[in-house]
Amino acid sequence: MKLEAVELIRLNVPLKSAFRTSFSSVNLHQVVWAHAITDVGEGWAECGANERPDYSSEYHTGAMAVLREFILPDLFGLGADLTAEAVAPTLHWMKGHRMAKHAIETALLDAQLRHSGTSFASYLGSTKTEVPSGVSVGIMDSIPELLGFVADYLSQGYVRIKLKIEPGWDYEAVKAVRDEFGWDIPLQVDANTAYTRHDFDLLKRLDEFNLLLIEQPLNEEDILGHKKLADYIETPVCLDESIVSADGAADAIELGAVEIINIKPSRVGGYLESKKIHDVAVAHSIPVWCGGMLETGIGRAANLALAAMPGFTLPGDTSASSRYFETDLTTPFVLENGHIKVPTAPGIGVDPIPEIIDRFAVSRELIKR
Ligand code: SMG
Ligand code: MG
Repeated sequence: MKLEAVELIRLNVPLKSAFRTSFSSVNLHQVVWAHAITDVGEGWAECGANERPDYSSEYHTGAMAVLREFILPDLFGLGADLTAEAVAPTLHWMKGHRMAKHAIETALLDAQLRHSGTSFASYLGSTKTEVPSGVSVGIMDSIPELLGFVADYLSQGYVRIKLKIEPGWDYEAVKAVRDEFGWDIPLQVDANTAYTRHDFDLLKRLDEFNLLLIEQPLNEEDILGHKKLADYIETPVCLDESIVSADGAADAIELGAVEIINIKPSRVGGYLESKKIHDVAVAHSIPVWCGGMLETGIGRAANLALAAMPGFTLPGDTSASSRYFETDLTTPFVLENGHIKVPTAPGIGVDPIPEIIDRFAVSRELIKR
């Protein structure tokens, strides 16, 4: 296939309610999409970066700059030899910028698979037709407010609750949820790097709540710290921010620093690398689950296909569109008995709705070969 142009679209999509993590509070979700225009058709993808470099070092304006200045010229240069599989080897020279690489690789994979009539799920070797859905619950101003949100999500049918935590919003929040909803609900926590090696005793107190896992308690570079913590606490240690490649995942597993992996395609540079991480994890009997970056339907569709692979044995943050959005930008994904159907149409399996894009788009830039 030959890449003719790429459109970078910025959208501002309001959230139903603020989503607060240990590093930010977001009301208006700022999104960047890559729309690839090729000689065999078009493809769509959502960039996983945030507006600011707060979750990782990447951010929207930076991702758009690296696409414009380095990534797209290289891919235009491949001419008719371009395939989605050629993106990572072509960009191998370029350090980092995995979220920018993920966006273009995914848009090209979408175009390629739409052309061949293959769904993301069958391309990835996914085996499930629907996936169990978990929900990520932000940090709140009060315990009663938290319990209200959790009650609502449980009544909608979500099969697993993840609580965002930070120092000062951890033990009491988890205890309140256990006291109110009991020991049967699958429950886990995510710190987004908010703790240090001085907090091990505090984190050990969470052992009493029989959590599925604790996600990314320490700094993303502190692999040894996670190993020490995994030895110190009973709760399984899950890594998110720390795992950016299959090689890194293999190392963390061998070191005993990770017991469960959150796979987010954007964080690791795309679905092809995600599949490799899945395979490494399965080979070592490490469970994986699919994370999220508050994706609109464009990003959510592809994540659902990934979450349907056999090694994804824990519910992901693959919630329904209505978790975050009053109006999604594709046909919305809905929760049925705690599950979401995996798209079966070619490519990512959903299309952006032009009138809704017009409503939320704040800029569109067309970069031609
Ligand atoms: O897509 O439901 C979602 C978001 C899930 O908690 C979620 N993501 O570290 O796992 C994570 C966070 C990152 C959010 S960045 C604003
Ligand atoms: Mg996380």
